[in-house]
Amino acid sequence: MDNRRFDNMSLERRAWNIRRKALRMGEVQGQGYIGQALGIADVLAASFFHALNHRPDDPEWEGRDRFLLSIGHYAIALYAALIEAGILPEDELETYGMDDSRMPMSGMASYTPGMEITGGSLGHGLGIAVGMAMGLKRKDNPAFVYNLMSDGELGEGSTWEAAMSAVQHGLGNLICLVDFNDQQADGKATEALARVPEEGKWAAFGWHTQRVDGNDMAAVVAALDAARAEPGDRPRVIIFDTLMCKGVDFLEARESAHFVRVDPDEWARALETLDAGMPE
Ligand SMILES: Cc1ncc(C[n+]2csc(CCOP(=O)(O)OP(=O)(O)O)c2C)c(N)n1
Ligand SMILES: [Mg+2]
Repeated sequence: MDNRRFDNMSLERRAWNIRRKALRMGEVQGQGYIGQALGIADVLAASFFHALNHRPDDPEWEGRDRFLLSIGHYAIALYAALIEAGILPEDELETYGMDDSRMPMSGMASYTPGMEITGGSLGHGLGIAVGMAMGLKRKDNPAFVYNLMSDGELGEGSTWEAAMSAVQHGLGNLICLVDFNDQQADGKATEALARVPEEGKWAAFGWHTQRVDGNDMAAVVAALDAARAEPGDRPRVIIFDTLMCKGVDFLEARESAHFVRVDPDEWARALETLDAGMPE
């Protein structure tokens, strides 16, 4: 796939690099939300290497598109993307989750360049994104705000309050990315609350809505492009159906869980399995 602002490395390879870095961090710490990181890697690669207008050497550039990690527990995934994009140095990967590291296990804005908000109290990211998008609009700053959130957060009332105010304020500069891995803390997201089709719900709230396979790079890129190109002032959402642990078959096959079990002797095997599938 096209990789506009960086070099000729394919987005598939970028996604693979993000997966590998996340797995390595998991190995360093002996734990981590690795299922989520492997699942969302394609969306992160397409965001940081295709969609986002940003400057890796100046992460606070006023004109940057903001990328908000509403789901603080996905920090391992975002760190891998920030390292891959050159916003964080590669050698810091080895400090993941350690005392004094800039990469704590849950995302903290004050610790990490490129971590725009302290996420993790679920259901708040979209409200923060609405405020940022309003501020940018008032300042005539053409940047977009991307908010990465989870299917678990679709069960939070605050998400839908924010969704309504985004429409009310005509925030065409807001793009919400939902990782629909059908997993939350206690089981499947689709079994936790009565769910009408999510895309119909967002559309009824007045959002420009798409739903695509979040592990199909061409589909991810097309959806990100369409969200940005959409004229008018409707906020935009893309629901990405993703597979937890994508790219490591024996973990993909494991019973799906919020915190996937990886035994101490399995990290090396997971890396070997991933390596066997390295794309061009
Ligand atoms: C407001 C709030 N309630 C509960 C939690 C505890 N919690 C942390 S992660 C998580 C799972 C939520 O589902 P999702 O974000 O879809 O998680 P996934 O299993 O896909 O990582 C929960 C309930 C929290 N962080 N914030
Ligand atoms: Mg989930």
